[in-house]
Amino acid sequence: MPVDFSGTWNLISNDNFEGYMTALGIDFATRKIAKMLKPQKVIKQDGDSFSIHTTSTFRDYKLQFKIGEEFEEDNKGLDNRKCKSLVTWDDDKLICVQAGEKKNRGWTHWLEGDDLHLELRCENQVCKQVFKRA
Ligand code: VLP
Repeated sequence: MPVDFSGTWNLISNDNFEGYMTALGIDFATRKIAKMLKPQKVIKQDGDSFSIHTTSTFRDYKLQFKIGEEFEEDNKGLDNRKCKSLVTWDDDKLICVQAGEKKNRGWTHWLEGDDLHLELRCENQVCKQVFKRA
């Protein structure tokens, strides 16, 4: 049985989100707003099918995927760049590679105790987010 990420999760820490957003080319004004946000994630996991809905008072982003099936990701409302994305398991971690214009782009989710962890990567920047169950 793999781990179950399902649930509603609230952001409690967000290290180097600024660096990550800058690497993605997010403009100054948007970065100022975005870094004040406390996004919530609603994750639904059904076998190898996932939906991850990241919501905030400013913008929402919804992602749906199946493990091992590459898909087109539009990043609408984020940096709006299209990627070919692929999510796989690495032990109990979910690893996403977002192949496209930006080098080294992707993210990793894992559970640690009662917390949901997320590492967001773009070029030479790493953002580390931690969420607690709502
Ligand atoms: C863009 C970069 C902030 C900042 C401007 C808008 C949506 C893993 C994965 C599933 C992500 C989140 C990416 C956040 C990038 C912000 C709007 C913030 C709320 O999550 O859970 O998509 O990639």
